[in-house]
Amino acid sequence: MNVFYSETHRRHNPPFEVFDGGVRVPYLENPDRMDRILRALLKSNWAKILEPLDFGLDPILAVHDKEYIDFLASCWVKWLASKPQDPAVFLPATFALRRHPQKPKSLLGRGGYYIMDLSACIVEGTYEAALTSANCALSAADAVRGGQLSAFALCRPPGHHAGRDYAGGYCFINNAAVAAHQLSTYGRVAVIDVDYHCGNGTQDIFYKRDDVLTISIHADPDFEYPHYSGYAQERGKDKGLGFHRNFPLPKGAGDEAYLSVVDRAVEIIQRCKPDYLVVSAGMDIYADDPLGTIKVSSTGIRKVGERIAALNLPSVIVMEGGYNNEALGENIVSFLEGFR
Ligand code: SP5
Ligand code: ZN
Repeated sequence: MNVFYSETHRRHNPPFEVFDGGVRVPYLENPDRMDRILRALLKSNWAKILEPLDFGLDPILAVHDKEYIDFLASCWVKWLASKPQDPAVFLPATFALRRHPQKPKSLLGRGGYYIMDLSACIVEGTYEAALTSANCALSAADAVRGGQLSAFALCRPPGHHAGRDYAGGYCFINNAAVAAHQLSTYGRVAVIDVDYHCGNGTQDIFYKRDDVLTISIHADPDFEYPHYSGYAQERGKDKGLGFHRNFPLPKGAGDEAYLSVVDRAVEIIQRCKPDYLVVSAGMDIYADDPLGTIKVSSTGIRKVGERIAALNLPSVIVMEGGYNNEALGENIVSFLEGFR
């Protein structure tokens, strides 16, 4: 299986994020995650690690707002020029409620407009890392388009919380959405998101479209991040009505509960008869994940991969979350095994 990966992700390594209650903690979405995954992939005898190609900005601007991307590109230099007291990370402290039309021109004003939480920290290399991460997804889409049955985009930073014009939850550019849109120019696409958190960015980007079916299985947003998306009644809008589904799960859901929802999602995808599948693969569903509260075992994760792979569709698997670094490599390798 072709795996697209670049060392550029290391340029994005914020020293901390801020949790509820204002607690500064070491950034959970860290470069070590990729080292663990690479090590496990290299131990397998089937992963072929390749550098991504550069697809330029057009496929990214097909799903993201130009001014938002300009903000990501220029944020760091402007931040340093503003001579902040502590320049370590760009992180605003005031956030927009999007019921107001005003978009301020100042850096912090824009920051609060375009960023939804205190985990989307921007540092010097964030934009370059995010672009390269999207290129990994585009390269995997290209491989699948070229006839490979599956390809793995080893993306960092992840993408599924990023919307058309916002960053959040460690995500800046929505890698899976960029790949799904690219594939949608050739046929019908389904996206299945098995990250522990709702794929709110992907949901928003395709919410009014009937050519990309999106399904997310995740912890109930009533108690879990991202809180404001991911409820079962959200099913798409306008011609997209019926082309989005959410499956919120309670705390503690285990293999059996999780797999039965996967089976339902797989049926919905089958009925839609897509030409391509994009999988947002977050391993934070794992029982011992530090952010997760649902309890899928390593064996469960293998079965989730097998059941999705049984759709037998040309598939782009995109790395999302997963923060138990010890188990991350083996978990993603087990997940991918079904797609070989
Ligand atoms: C890609 C991805 O998985 N992003 C997840 C971002 C989640 N941010 C959550 C921040 C809230 C943290 N609450 C911490 C509770 C720890 N017990
Ligand atoms: Zn997650």
